[in-house]
Amino acid sequence: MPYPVYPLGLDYVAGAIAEDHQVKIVDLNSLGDHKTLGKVIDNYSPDIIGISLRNIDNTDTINPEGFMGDYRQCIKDIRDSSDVPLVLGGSGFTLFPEEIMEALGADYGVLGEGERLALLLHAIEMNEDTSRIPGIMTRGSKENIPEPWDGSFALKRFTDSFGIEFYLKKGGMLNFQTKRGCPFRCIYCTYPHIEGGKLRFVSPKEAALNALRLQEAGAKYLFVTDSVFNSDYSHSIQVAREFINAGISIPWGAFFAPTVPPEEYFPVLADAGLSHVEFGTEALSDRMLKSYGKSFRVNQILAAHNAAVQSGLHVAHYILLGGPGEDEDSLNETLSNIEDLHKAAFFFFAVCASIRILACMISQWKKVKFQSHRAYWNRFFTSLN
Ligand code: B12
Repeated sequence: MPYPVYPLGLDYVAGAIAEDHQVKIVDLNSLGDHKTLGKVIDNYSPDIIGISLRNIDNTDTINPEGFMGDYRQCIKDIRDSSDVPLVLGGSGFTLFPEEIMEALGADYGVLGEGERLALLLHAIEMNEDTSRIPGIMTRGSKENIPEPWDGSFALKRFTDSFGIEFYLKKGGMLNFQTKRGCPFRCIYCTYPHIEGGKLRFVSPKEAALNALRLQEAGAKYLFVTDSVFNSDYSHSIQVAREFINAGISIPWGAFFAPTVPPEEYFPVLADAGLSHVEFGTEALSDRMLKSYGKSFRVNQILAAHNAAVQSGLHVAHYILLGGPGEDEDSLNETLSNIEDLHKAAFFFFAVCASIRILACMISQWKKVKFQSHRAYWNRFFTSLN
């Protein structure tokens, strides 16, 4: 919700193994129901089955919903038809790997970037020990967070076997990446854990070519899935310039940090078709911004906001209320400063949804190992079932 997101991660995973293996993608969004999975599995007879777990819950404080029950049922439907090894991966999986491996009874897990599946498959074929491969888990093993993937991550679209029609009919938004990694250290955020902290770039020309392919395939809107599109001003403006050269004419949007952009930044992006900006603002109180580990302050937020609005862009701000140190004063400061952010939409999150992540992320920020909060994660994870 609110619309199905094209499972871009699977294109990368399939692309990374397709040279040496036959691959079939089954998209449960468009299949509609995992009860029919059995038929697909019978027809294809795979030697190994990978499952992408993107979302664990809906992160909705008012109507919280966890997806583990459905995933369990899905695995049961798969197991009814096949007993080949099951490999789990995806951003949701990477957040709770040990718990999910156990809950779903999977054989292997790939943490973070799925290109590593190629290494796992090779090791299985060669009867080699898989436990030494960074980022690969087996049942009962401990999470081993890998360094970011340093190989290539070229996008090979699997549209022939997969199909984008479902997404074109349901709103027409398609997606692509221009970089991986997040260099920021906001205390509540999972992105550096999932993608690593080091930025790795797709060349601006290739990024524009990917966008062009989606436009030619009928996309009505594009979302750049980078953790923070403007985390590198120079690369992201070059991407926009290549969009202009490539003739991208459909609108697109992305996540941004409200930092002060170079003067020409938003005008160039607007010329390249950028139509909406989602700022990860979180607070308009300098004290709370510091507490969240943000690299910017209220003045910068106002400058970034005004620059985007003046370029004719639609602007949204995410706001996180009630983080560590929040009190009536900081809350009032945020709410009163929000009045200065004209022509914007706001998404408010109360930390009762995010606080579960906070305890863990604060520790990660202080370079304490993620695992030390296993008990905490475990309690939260159990509450999702
Ligand atoms: C961009 C984004 C969005 C955009 C998506 C726009 C679009 N059209 O694509 C928008 C804003 C719409 C969005 C919405 C939501 N999102 Co979001 N989103 C992201 C973000 C930043 C990037 C996702 C992405 O596409 N990455 C690029 C692709 C290529 O990477 P990938 O899918 O992770 O795949 C790689 C690996 O995971 C792995 N892999 C993937 N599948 C498989 C399978 C196997 C077998 C293997 C081995 C490996 C593997 O290999 C791939 C290549 O390396 C992530 C955070 C992050 N940095 O990862 C959150 C994230 C995925 N979102 C999240 C959430 C919660 C949501 C929402 C529920 C939020 C809400 N309350 O509305 C909605 C759900 C939308 C939906 N219908 O699913 C959570 C999911 C975890 C959770 N708690 O459930 C994440 C992880 C952020 C977080 N809070 O931690 N999101």
